[in-house]
Amino acid sequence: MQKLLVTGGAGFIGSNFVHYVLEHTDAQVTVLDKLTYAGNRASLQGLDPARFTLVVGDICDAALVDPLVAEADVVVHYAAESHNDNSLHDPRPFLDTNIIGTYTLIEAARKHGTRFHHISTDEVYGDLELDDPARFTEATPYNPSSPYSSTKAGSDLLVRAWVRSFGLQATISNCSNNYGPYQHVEKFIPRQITNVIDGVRPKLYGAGENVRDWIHANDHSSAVLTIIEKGEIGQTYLIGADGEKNNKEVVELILTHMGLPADAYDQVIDRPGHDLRYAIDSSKLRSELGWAPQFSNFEQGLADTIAWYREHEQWWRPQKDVTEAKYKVQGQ
Ligand code: NAD
Ligand code: TDX
Repeated sequence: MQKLLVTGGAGFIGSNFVHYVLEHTDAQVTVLDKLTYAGNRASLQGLDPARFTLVVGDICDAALVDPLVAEADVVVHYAAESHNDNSLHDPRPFLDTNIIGTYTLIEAARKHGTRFHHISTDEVYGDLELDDPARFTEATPYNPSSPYSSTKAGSDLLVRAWVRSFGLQATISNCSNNYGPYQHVEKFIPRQITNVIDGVRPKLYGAGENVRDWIHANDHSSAVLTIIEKGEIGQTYLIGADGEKNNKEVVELILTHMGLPADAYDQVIDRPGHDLRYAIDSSKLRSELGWAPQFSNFEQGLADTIAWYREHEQWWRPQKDVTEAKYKVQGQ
């Protein structure tokens, strides 16, 4: 593997992957990122200019995408509109980036015969009951709930169709909820950590019974690299680290780690259509490709993440007020 084109590499998980790849391989990395409100140049600061280039642009721009894909050995496609709450208020950018953007990239990849890895989410499978022993597998039928997850599902199906109809050299991964450094303050864990830093009470949607299956972003990156190196073309791999926790437990952990009473949070208006529970069975990735997560202790990973947000206020502060202003309008 020599030249990687990483779309969305200035976002949360994409930037983690870029750091991970530069540390663990000798690859050259080009990031293509539009630097939307979710993209941040500061997440890519200090990288070796001999091995790293940032191209600012839109994945829907075929004239820009085509030569970048032609030059790459592998495209790793992270770019997306990624926040469920935003998708409920303004779905259009999700259709443009997640559907048309993916279409634009796979058209270029098929034209140039470029290996393609598509990053997706467990949310394409819909949700599970709280007391259901089942977890999602690669065979679970698609049943997305939100504008965000339905556009991600649509993008997965485009990639599958391009593999079958045109022989696109692609793999797909569907990962559970990520946490770690460089996550935008609109998302659950960073929002609550930065609220506490600001002396504001954490905001729990509804009763907080909804379960998410947490994985550290570094483990997501190691899994993606494993799939790029060893995955079978046409296959889908689920990525998860057995990290199921309900939102109330997570808020309580944040509060106690930050020296406050566990119940010092507010319950706010629930998310419409709020998925109840996600849970990933990642046996295929573990048994067929030999991957295993390294961050098995969620409480330790969360404590490290809290420390990171305390130490990197200059990274998140510019987004905090505008993000909270949006939530305020929504009563959240
Ligand atoms: P993010 O919102 O933090 O980052 C998205 C990045 O894509 C930003 O840098 C943004 O500027 C860029 N981008 C958006 N539209 C673009 C466009 N039209 N052209 C070029 N760049 C554009 O998202 P994230 O949380 O890092 O998620 C990355 C990927 O991982 C997404 O595909 C998401 O669906 C998937 N995923 C996320 C999670 C999670 O827990 N966050 C879990 C599973 C899968
Ligand atoms: O303030 C909040 N309070 C709250 O209770 C916020 C922002 C969220 N929540 C709840 C909603 C969810 O049950 O916390 C849970 C996690 O919320 P998000 O961080 O918005 O993540 P989620 O909707 O689960 O989706 C995430 O994981 C799957 C990513 O944003 C997606 O991009 C990914 O596909």
